[in-house]
Amino acid sequence: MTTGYVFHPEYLWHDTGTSAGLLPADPRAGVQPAVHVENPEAKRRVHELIHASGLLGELTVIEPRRATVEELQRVHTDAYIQHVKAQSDLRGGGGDAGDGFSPVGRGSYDIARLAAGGLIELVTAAAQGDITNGYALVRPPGHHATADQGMGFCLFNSIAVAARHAQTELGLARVAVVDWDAHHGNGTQAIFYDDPSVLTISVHQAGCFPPDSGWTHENGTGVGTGYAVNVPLPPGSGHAAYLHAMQQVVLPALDRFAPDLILLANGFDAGVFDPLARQMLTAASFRDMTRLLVGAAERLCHGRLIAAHEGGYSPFYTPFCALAFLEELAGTTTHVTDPLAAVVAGYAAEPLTPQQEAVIEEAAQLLPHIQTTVAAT
Ligand code: 9RB
Ligand code: ZN
Repeated sequence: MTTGYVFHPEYLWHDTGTSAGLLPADPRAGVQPAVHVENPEAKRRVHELIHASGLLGELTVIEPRRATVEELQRVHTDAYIQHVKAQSDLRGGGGDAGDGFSPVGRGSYDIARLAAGGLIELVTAAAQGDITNGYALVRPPGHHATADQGMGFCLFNSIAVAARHAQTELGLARVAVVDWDAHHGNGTQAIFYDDPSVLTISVHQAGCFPPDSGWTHENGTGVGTGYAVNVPLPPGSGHAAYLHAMQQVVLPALDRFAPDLILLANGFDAGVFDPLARQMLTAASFRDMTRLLVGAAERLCHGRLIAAHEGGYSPFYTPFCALAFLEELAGTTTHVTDPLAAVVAGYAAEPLTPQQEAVIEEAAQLLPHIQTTVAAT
């Protein structure tokens, strides 16, 4: 059993410019420019901890390549792909992919293609049996991007591109996408909304971003009805709520669907120190959730679980969450343990609340819609 790892320095060169937290920098409105919240630092520190801990030496390093236009076209419109390219070609940088919150720096078109291509390479290696599972530590993120619009820092939906590649080129008919980023995986959900061959399951902070998105009643349309699942947990949810959501919704949904491949939109912004959400997960939470998902992948699809990095904005805590995730994915441990474990124990040891239990129960009621409808190849 081997775990693949994709990283490239160019991922850190995606230039998001300035902002002030969630606000676009605007001195006229009194908003002083600062480094953009989606900047290279947290991800650089994740990579460096993977290296410094010794874990890198136990992984199968896989070199990314740029996704081709044809590969992007399986998910995105021609007009949108050309829009991102044109924004990326602007001489001074400062482009945007659509919503005003998705910066396109100079050259970011090529970097976003390298992110999507990194996922494609991991999925290909898993399908060929070169690796069992894998993690792509990429920027820019992708899960908010729809077929024709960038959104919430996302340019191309790398997970969606990898899912379509797996289906059309690798004979993996049924793909499940689990998304535990604190924000709703709206882009991935929208792309596959009418498609029963791709099950999307998002566990996120209710009503956080995009606003008014990711409610339990969003379940897919037409023949895809039942194949979008949402667990919008209230702000303040932590270990107990997320583990209950995994046990009651995510794992049973996967068991019913019987995927040939599980993709994970692997955001760490539900971590307790994250500035862009108000959830309370710890490194131990990510470890436990990963153990459950690895178990499901082993049971259902030869261990094929491929993760794409999404959000995660605490430069000091995201690396420990990511290390716990990756240790568990690789079935090993390093000498590095969460140095904040004692501190977060005092933040996040809250029991399951009735409100959390109610929304998980509501989401679980929709599971009987999910069947193994698409023939496996
Ligand atoms: C909007 C605003 C946001 C808020 C959160 C994210 C997080 C993305 C992520 C991105 C953009 C403000 C829509 C402020 O980590 N995804 O995984 N923008 N929020 N004002 N308005 C109108
Ligand atoms: Zn997020």
